Amino acid sequence: MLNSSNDALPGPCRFRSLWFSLAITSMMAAVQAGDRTISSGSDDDGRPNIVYIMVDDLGYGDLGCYGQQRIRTPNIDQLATEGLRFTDHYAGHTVCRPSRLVLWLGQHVGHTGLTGNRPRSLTGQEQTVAKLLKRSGYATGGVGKWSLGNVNTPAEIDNAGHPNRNGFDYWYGYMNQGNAHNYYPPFLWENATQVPLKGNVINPAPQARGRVSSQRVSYSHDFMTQAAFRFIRRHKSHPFLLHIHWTIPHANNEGGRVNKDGMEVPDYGAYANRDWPQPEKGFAAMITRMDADVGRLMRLLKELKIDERTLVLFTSDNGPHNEGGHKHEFFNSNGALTGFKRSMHEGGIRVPLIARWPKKIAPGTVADHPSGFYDFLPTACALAGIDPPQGIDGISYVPSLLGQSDRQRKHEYLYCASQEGATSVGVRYGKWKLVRYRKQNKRRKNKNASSAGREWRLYDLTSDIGEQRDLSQVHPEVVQKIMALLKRDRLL
Ligand SMILES: [Ca+2]
Repeated sequence: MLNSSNDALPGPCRFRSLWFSLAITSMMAAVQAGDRTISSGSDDDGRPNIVYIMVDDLGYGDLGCYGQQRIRTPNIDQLATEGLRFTDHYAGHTVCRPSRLVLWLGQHVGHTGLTGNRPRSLTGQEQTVAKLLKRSGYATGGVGKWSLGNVNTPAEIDNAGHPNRNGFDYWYGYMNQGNAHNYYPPFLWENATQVPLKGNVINPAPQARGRVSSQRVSYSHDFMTQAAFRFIRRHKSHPFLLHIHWTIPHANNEGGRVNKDGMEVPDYGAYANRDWPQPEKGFAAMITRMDADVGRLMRLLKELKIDERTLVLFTSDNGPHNEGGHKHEFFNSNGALTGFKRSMHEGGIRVPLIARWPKKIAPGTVADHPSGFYDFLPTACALAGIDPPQGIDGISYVPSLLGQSDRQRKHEYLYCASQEGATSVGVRYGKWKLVRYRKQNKRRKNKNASSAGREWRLYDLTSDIGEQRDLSQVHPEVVQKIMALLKRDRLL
């Protein structure tokens, strides 16, 4: 059975804590008490809370602290001022669902097997990061777009892919990834309960596909934010893992087709009088609205006096989009990178990652350690003092967080592959980046295929972060070396 509106009881504990002093007795009392009474007594066991903010389709260049000039993100920039900014972090994939699967499982797409947005649900059997931390005594919650336990009708809510079956005591938001296009849906889900959003009415036109509202009153982002804050208040005295997977600034793609503007936001705020196309005002206003909520989140953590024992991470699920009337060039959303959503070039997969944890992470620091979404699971396990499962691809980036770069274990390479767009493989190997282009299909013209140039292209990111000069003919030995690694690991 799935949960109703209250969180489920955390599971049994399994600890291997070397560097945390645990108050096991008080923690067990809270575990047995369940959600309703957890907040009545402190059971801080020394382990940090983890708040993982992941936004949707935000580019490497969309934040002030990563070079954005026109969109204001003062609160996120403040996170970087007070914490650490990663320069070489890679999303799990270049589109939503496979990126999330990588995050949950700590495996790259060569092992999850999902390389596009095709249907896929969790089975309830996988060792998700939420399941692992729940088992160790963490309260586990999330808000936002789930994507991995599809629910088209309310009758389908009780399914093996539901977040409550995959480690989350609590989830509030969208189950269906397509429905998440609509920022004014008639309802969201709180665990297994359908929660109506007042005043929103779906446009019945066929081209709206049930994902555009004709009456727009209740903005889903605001409700998901409130749910996240309620979760924090409930668990302020207990170690918790909270995923805030906001859908901003993803486009309402159907809204873009029906209304010529898919960048849905209640108001344009500081950008109302700008001489910009409407979707661009909307894009900027969405990000700045979300940024203000990051500020509210930080004030809440301080109000509850838990900000010093809370690690806050901020990232994006893939590169910037070109949808809903928005053009990624308008704000230079990929910065100096080439490519955008659906590309294996850096612009499609390299994303911001900011980490703030007072007194643990040195303020205003930068890490160039190449890392990826699949590193989050072992990182969270290390923070919780538990062993990650065997066979994952991720490596904990805790040493980088703590400024111990000499202790940071490195990836031999970082791997991504995609069935979408013109490029099919992207490999980061030291300073090198190898990109595979699809072959031209002469019989059935593939509009996504490259009509010119080589299938495998090599770039030196230290001198060419924009991937403009293909060095595959200058350094064929590097191409051969990377391909040999892929063959060894059955990825080619
Ligand atoms: Ca996305």
